[in-house]
Formats: sequence, structure tokens, C-alpha cells
Amino acid sequence: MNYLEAFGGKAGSIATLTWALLILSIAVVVIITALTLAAVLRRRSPRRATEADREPLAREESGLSWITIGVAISTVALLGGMAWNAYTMAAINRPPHDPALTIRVIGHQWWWQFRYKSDDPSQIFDTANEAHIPVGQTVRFEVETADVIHSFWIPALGDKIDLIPGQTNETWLEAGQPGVYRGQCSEYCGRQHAHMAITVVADAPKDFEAWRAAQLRPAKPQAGTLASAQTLFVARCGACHTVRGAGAGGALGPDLTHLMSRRDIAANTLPNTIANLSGWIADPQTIKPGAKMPVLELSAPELATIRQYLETLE
Ligand code: HEC
Ligand SMILES: [Cu+2]
Repeated sequence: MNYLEAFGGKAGSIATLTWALLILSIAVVVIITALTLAAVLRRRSPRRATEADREPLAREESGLSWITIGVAISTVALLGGMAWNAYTMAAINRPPHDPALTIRVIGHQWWWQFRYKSDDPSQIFDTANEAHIPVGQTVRFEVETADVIHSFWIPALGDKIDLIPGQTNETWLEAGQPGVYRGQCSEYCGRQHAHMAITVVADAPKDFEAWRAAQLRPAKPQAGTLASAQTLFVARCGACHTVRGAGAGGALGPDLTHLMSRRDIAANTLPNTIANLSGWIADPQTIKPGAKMPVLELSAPELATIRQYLETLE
């Protein structure tokens, strides 16, 4: 998550400004330190002190004191920085193209819900913590929170936007090249704030369409032992998790319909491996203390059965 590197037009203008202000600030510190040191060293030598004392008088007579020069340089630097800042903010306020896609982002303690919007209800679906977007296209994000204030930030793609209770904020992003971009909740939101990361995967438009078509599909129908595993899942987990097509419609936790298509679990706390999934289901509280998923006290066979069922959610 390097905020000094940009992979999209919007992030590009922000990164240029960030670099300029960073270099300016470092220059200010270096110059002030050098001048202070020079002044201190000059005062130390008694012979030089008398010359130094006379000098300001001479300057004042000529009408231009070092104070005036210093104030002038600072004013130019500060006003220049402010103007550039205002210019960048205005430039990134509106996207260059009409958005191809709108994603509603809902922040939860401590995970992200992404709802892909559409005018056609059959094209709407939910996923969690990992959002895919098409490369080179403008994506609109409508952000809101289910609980406290969070902040959505993918540094390589754009600016930060706060999730404020009772309000919907908007921003847009564009990825210039395919890749996996990491983001982070950037407003302290409680105990697991640090484990509230975001993955944005920028796909070539064709790959994005394939991903979207796969996400739209409901979970596969299960037969035999897996049918009873699904029944167990719905009974033990369905109050909080949705699996479309399986009769589980809970909304307190992430949609698990295509769980196995995601890289990580628990807002990128752990890679999505079978071992980590088993560990999470057995004891989410050791992995992410305070998370809103309780320890469910499953027996070993129940745990194995449910894990087997989760593996089918591709
Ligand atoms: C009381 C509600 C609740 C119940 C019951 C519950 N969960 Fe969860 N689950 C959550 C919440 C909330 C999260 C998000 C935790 C976080 O990342 O902070 C979660 C996260 C998960 C994740 C990680 C998903 C991801 O994409 O990050 C998996 C997998 C999961 N739960 C499986 C299960 C299974 C299997 C059961 C049943 C044995 C279950 N859960 C029961 C609330 C619940
Ligand atoms: Cu947060």
C-alpha cells in the first residue's frame, strides 16, 4: 500500500501533488535547520559576533531585512501549495467519463460489503472485502456505514472517502492497469480497525464480465451428504450469512455465495486456504478478537461437514 505510487489518472494527479508538497516540506526543514545552525555557529565566535550584530542594521538601512525575504518566500510557497491543492481537488471532483458501474460500499465493524448495483434487480449481487472493477473504466462508489465512521481508501487508485452514519458519500475510481490493489479502513473504528483491509482487483474488461457472470450465479444445488451439510450450514450460519440458492439469507456477516472466489477471509486478515477457513470457523475470536462472529461451539464432525460445504462455494 504505497501512497506515493499511482495506477490511475485520479491517483496520478494526487501522487504528483503529494510528491511536490513532500519535497517542499523537506526543503523547508533542511533550509531552516541550515540557517539555524549557521546562526548558532556564528554567535559562538566572539570576534564574529560584532560583525553579525552590525549586519542587520546595514540591511535595514537598505530597506530589505531577512525577515521580509523569509516571509515573502514562505508566502509564495504556501499560496502556491494551496493553489495547486485547490486545482487538484477541482480536477478530480468529476470523472472524465460517465461511470460504467456503481458499487455501493457498506462499512461494517470490521469488514466491507460491496453491492454491485443495477437497474435490473436480477443483475444485483453482493460480495465482501474484495471488489473487482474493469480496467480503464470509471467506477462510481456510493459509500455508507452500518455502524460507526469508517473511511474507504485505495491509495494507488484514488482519494479517501469517509463513511458517515446516516449519509451516503460518493467518489469514483479508475484503474489504469490490471492488478491487485490493497486498501485499508483509514478512520479508526474500533478494536479490529487494523484488520479491515480492502482488495480491489482490476481486471481486463473481458475478465471482469466473466467474474461478474460467475458472481451472479446462485450456489450450486447440492446432493447426497452435501445436501445435509447445506442444511447444517443454514441452521448454524444462515442467521448471519447469505448463500444465494441455498436458503441462507442472513445479513449480519459477509455474503458467502462465492466465498472460494476470494483471496482472503475476514477482511484480509488471513489468506483463504482450507486450513485458515477451518481455524476461522472453529474460533474466529482468537484470530480476530472482538469480531462480530461468535465462537459457535461446533463439534468436530459438524466443523468438518460445514468446511466441506464451504469448499463448494466457488
Ligand atoms: C452472529 C452472526 C454470525 C454467525 C452465526 C456466523 N457468522 Fe461467520 N461471520 C460473521 C461476521 C460478522 C463476519 C465478519 C467478521 C470480520 O471479518 O470482522 C463473519 C465472517 C465469516 C467468514 C469470512 C468471510 C469473508 O469473506 O471474509 C466465514 C468463512 C464465515 N463467517 C463462516 C461462518 C460459518 C461457516 C458459520 C456457521 C458455522 C458462521 N460464519 C456463523 C457473523 C456470523
Ligand atoms: Cu473501519
